[in-house]
Amino acid sequence: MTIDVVTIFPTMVEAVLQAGVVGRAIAGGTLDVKVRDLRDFTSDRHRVVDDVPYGGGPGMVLKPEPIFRALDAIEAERGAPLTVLLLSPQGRRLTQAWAEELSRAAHVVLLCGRYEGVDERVSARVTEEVSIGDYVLSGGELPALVVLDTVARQVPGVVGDDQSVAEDSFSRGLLDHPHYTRPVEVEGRDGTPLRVPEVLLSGHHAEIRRWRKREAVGRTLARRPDLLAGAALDEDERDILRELVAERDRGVGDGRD
Ligand code: 4GX
Repeated sequence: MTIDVVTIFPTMVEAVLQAGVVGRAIAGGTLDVKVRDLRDFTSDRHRVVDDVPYGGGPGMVLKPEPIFRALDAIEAERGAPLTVLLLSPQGRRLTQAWAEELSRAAHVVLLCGRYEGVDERVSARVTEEVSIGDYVLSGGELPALVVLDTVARQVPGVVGDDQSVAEDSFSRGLLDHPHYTRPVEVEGRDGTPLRVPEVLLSGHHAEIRRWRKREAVGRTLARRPDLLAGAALDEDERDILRELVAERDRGVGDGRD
């Protein structure tokens, strides 16, 4: 797949794209990502990308023509159709399911707004507006990087192990189970010994699998019960959920506060 990021802060976006699994996928040619400076698509001496809002009010608005020219250039290079995503708090909320769908698109464009936003007439060229959550950021660059990262991980070959992507807890609609590594015991504040749960040291793989499922379902029930409605649970997990819900309704504590 190809991904084009249109921004007035190309160095900020490029810096982030050097790191980690996504950086390696770009360097190795698995992903074709280009960061485009919106100012390169202006036609005035001062490379102006913004202007005052019609009707008055505070702040500035991104002008439409540089964005249109950028999209024309990307379409000429990549071919149609483009999936053009505008990062915006007014957008449809990003989810794992939507990211998986987007990862099957041939050519994705991420349009990063700044200031008060983008001239509304740009919407004629936008496939969909995307929000990463209900909080206000200073621009679309961080949201674009969030979308890019989660979409890119779904592209075959980007994450080393396709299995781990498919089994990713969120892909199944459950929170993850806890993880531990060496040493088997560390000292907490005040010297209390903090130990790795015994079952993980036992070597009983079936028991470990069951424990992890119980932890994942338990945490999801405690922290994000809203996820359970859409979760793809196997038979064990459904049994565990029924037990935990029954315990909860009987008022049995589970130590999760
Ligand atoms: N999830 N922002 C975009 C400027 C802007 C405003 C309106 C287009 C339309 C955000 C978020 C977010 C701040 C990015 C305002 N661009 N984007 N920017 N939350 O808060 O996606």
